[in-house]
Amino acid sequence: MKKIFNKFFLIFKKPVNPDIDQLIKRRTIISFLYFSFAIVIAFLSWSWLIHQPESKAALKPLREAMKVNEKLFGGLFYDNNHLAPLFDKSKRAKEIRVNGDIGMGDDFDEDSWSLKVVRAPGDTLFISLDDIKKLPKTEIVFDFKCVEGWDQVSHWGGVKFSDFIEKYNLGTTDKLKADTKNFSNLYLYTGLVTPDEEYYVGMDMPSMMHPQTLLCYEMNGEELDWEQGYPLRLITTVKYGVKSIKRIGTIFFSNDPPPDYWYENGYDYYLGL
Ligand SMILES: Nc1nc2c(c(=O)[nH]1)N[C@H]1C(S)=C(S)[C@@H](COP(=O)(O)O)O[C@H]1N2
Ligand SMILES: [Mo]
Repeated sequence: MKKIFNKFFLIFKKPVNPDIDQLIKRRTIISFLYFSFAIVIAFLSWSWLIHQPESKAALKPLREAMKVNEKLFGGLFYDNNHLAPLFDKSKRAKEIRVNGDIGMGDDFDEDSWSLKVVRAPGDTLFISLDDIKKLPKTEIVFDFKCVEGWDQVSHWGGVKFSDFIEKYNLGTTDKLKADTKNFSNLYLYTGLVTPDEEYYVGMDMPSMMHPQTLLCYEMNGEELDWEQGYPLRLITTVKYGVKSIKRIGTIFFSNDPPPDYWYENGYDYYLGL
């Protein structure tokens, strides 16, 4: 045994009068040992990583790294005066893509639908589509972006969420008139949920108050299609498509980040553009 060990360590000892063959052989063996060592370290790190507690899709250490990113970038450089470029209607896509149908099951009863808005515990409003349509209408034609890598210019119509908030005096932490310009008396977040509660998103309030964030009931100047989120969906230029929840059932306000479907499945919470 000792002999083998001695022979092994001899590799690292430079021969006294080496010939070129000996030198090459020695270098080759040493490189091979380093390489094997690197593989062992890589394997150990990987097996440590995959044995970390999992929160659905994102592994915890990766999730921690994303949290740091969020702290650095999420909302921090947010500017409500920054508007996404708008397009002429003629630029809108001919074939409108449909992506994602979570929370859009056939069991939905359109006749009994009205938008449920939880102002505070025990203070809930039900607002009909007709009432929402009475508010000033805003139309935008913009480049809708999905995190999966596609984008398309599409045309939407509805009411600015900030107009909606002001009209119904929602989202305030006290009885003061909602301050949609400075958000000073507003909750920090809005939660939006499908009627069956299968899909849900959390939105920071500055993004909700952005002038290009709409409660949308029209696409291409016509009533929303069923699969585009009829009767009411969110459309926002400041976030990736995942946040533009289709078929809103309930809206609520909170100072803690509301549950978010794709966040729970490993994506960044804010997904800002
Ligand atoms: N209720 C609900 N809303 C949703 C989704 C979903 O699966 N369910 N998918 C989201 C995603 S990932 C995208 S890209 C957009 C797609 O909107 P579109 O179908 O109108 O193109 O809807 C978002 N809103
Ligand atoms: Mo998406």
